[in-house]
Amino acid sequence: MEYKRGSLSNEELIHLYESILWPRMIEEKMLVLLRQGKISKWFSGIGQEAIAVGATLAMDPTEWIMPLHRNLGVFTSRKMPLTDLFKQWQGDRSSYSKARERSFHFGSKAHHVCGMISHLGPQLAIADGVALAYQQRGQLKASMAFTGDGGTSEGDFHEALNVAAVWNLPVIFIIENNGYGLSTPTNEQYKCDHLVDRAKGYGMEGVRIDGNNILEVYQTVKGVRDYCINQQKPYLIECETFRMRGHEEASGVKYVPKHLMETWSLKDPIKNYEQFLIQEKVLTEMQVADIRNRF
Ligand SMILES: Cc1ncc(C[n+]2csc(CCOP(=O)(O)OP(=O)(O)O)c2C)c(N)n1
Repeated sequence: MEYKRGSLSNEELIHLYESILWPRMIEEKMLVLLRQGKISKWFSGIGQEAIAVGATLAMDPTEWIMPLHRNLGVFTSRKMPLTDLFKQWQGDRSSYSKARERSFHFGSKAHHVCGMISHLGPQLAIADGVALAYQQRGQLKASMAFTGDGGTSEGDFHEALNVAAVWNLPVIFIIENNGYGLSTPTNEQYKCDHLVDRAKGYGMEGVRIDGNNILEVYQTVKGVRDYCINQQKPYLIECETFRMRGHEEASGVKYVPKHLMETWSLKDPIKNYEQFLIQEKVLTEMQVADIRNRF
């Protein structure tokens, strides 16, 4: 994996490291709680954190984000308090969902994170509406919505991208292409070479990037955000990644060929970034251990 730091300072590089480590450490805790029966369901984003974290940090904190079920990194990068998050997943009555559900169908107005719609695709058109509001109020802002590769096969994907293109709305659409939509592999999901090829059909710009490289995600989204605001246009970003765990923790990964798991585990977004920071002498191994212990 090739990391290009560009003009990023050591402080910025370390901030990105701490931000990507945080959701991983929370998830490791969640997997223990799941085995103890203290939580009942979990959608893992392990191995995909660079996308949610890099993209969120590239936006202004007051810009609305529409995340999905694997985007814990959006919630942590917006600094939502841990106690509130854990109350939510444990179904506490005082939680965001008031114990009606214990998953990711919740948001926070204060953090400009919109609760996900379970049907996945409808989340995308909300970003259009937010962008339209920014535009009509003369605010120099963009909105951002996430979808999986499976979500791109829903009709809502077409409607949201087409409207955004025709109405010239400043929306960033992020596809997290993680190889599977539940047990359906991407070769049974779409026929085009790459999902980003669809951008051309809508008359918008698009780019395909390494979704496991946090610097590539962060720098790309920063540039795309400037483009969307300055040009008042949408943009499609396809992030290549892989789902390293089951669709949800109870369902397993029996249908995923072992070699794919092995190849992608070498591309782990945290291990690779950590090695880069040590090689670049931004952090020592001791400092890395200190940060992990502090968390
Ligand atoms: C309309 C609808 N169909 C099915 C589901 C159940 N479901 C939730 S997530 C998911 C897989 C989505 O795949 P993808 O968009 O690739 O995202 P990933 O889970 O891989 O992150 C499915 C089938 C749903 N929530 N809504």
